[in-house]
Amino acid sequence: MPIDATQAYDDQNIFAKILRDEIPAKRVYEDQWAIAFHDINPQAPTHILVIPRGPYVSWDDFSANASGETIAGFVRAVGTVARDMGLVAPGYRLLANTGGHGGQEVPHLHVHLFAGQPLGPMLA
Ligand code: IU
Repeated sequence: MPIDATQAYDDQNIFAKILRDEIPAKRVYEDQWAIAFHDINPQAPTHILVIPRGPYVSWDDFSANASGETIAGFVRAVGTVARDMGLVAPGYRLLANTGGHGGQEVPHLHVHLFAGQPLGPMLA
């Protein structure tokens, strides 16, 4: 079920538990702003989720309430993951599903990074 992007942050969500190392994930990157790990149900040959360390429900919450430093740190982390994985030359796609119509399922902001093949039109 998609979430309500206006809800309060729930620190028992699955990505909060991954951040706290309470459940495992195949991490590929971490710094002071973000961690990145493989999606458990990949929709492309490379499918990574990048999440901020802070308690933000959605892109809306993050863009409205995070500090400029936090936003810059997170955006740089997303770019670094793609660069470190050698994805810049072949290319990649970023996606942040937000709320009901966006199809957001987990109430902690996550940016999907898809790569590994030509990805076709956006909403195919
Ligand atoms: P969405 O943007 O909220 O719809 O994406 C949630 C993603 O989180 C989705 O691609 C799931 O496969 C992925 N995921 C995960 O990687 N590990 C988990 O334990 C759970 C979901 I639950």
